[in-house]
Amino acid sequence: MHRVSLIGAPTDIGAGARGASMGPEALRVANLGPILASHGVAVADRGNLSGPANPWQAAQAGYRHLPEVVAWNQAVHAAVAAELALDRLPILLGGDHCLAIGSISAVARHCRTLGRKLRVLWLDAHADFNTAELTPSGNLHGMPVACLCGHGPATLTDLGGLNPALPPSALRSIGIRSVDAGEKRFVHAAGLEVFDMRYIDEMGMRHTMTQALAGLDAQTHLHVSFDVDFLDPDIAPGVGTPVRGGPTYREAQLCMEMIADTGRLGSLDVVELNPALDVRNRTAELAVDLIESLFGKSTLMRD
Ligand SMILES: [Mn+2]
Repeated sequence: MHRVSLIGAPTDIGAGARGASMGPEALRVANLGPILASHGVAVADRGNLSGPANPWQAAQAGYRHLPEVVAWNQAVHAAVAAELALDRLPILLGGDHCLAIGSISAVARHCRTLGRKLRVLWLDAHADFNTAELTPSGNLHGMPVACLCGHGPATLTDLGGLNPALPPSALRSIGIRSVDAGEKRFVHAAGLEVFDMRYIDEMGMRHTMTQALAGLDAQTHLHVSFDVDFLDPDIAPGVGTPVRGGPTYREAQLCMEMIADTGRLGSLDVVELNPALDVRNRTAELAVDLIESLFGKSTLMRD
């Protein structure tokens, strides 16, 4: 049985639009905890972390709000590490996607300590592989994958005690459909394995997930970093940076169910939900529905 800890990180400090700071509460309003509990998951809601307010300033030296982003990620890192040390499965409720630097660096450190392998699935419309040199905005929610792979400010790349926190070979990016030109070259140069929407269109979600999950074994910790803008904005409007042409409801369900089938899920981020842009909390409810599938609820006639 899963023992899950919910960790709220109510901030939009790395984003280009305000509102992801309300994500944790919207997921609670959509009954995330009780619904997981109804599937036999032992859920503890640890409440919300605290951190600096969003000063909403322009980028300085290529980064927006870097000191505040570091402070939030240190808090996330410590909270996720504490839950992993208790042998619990942390679910980070974002918050924007810059927080994955803190959570995944904690997961990577935990895996190093225990000698376990790590696989990270990055479900997102965006590659999030920008750097200060490549991004015009300086928004750090577009840089977490680069930071985790060692490209970024030392205060973020060194957060988990080892730089890089993980090699690109540990990552699989899925659902990508918006990449800047410079970022694209950098993704290729780094050797990141990307299953973009063209790949999913041509090969199907089943083949995509079979590839992305290939090679997992009993010693592998599987981390899922679920950016809600992974989903098609027709079904998930409540995000700050929507990109049309994402996975449908059924494709997203299959993705989550195939992850659940591995039995290897060890930690999860749910980020970029923006209730200020949502419609009657439907995106939060959809996210909860998909998280249920991630924890083994089948939508079909199966056990
Ligand atoms: Mn993202």
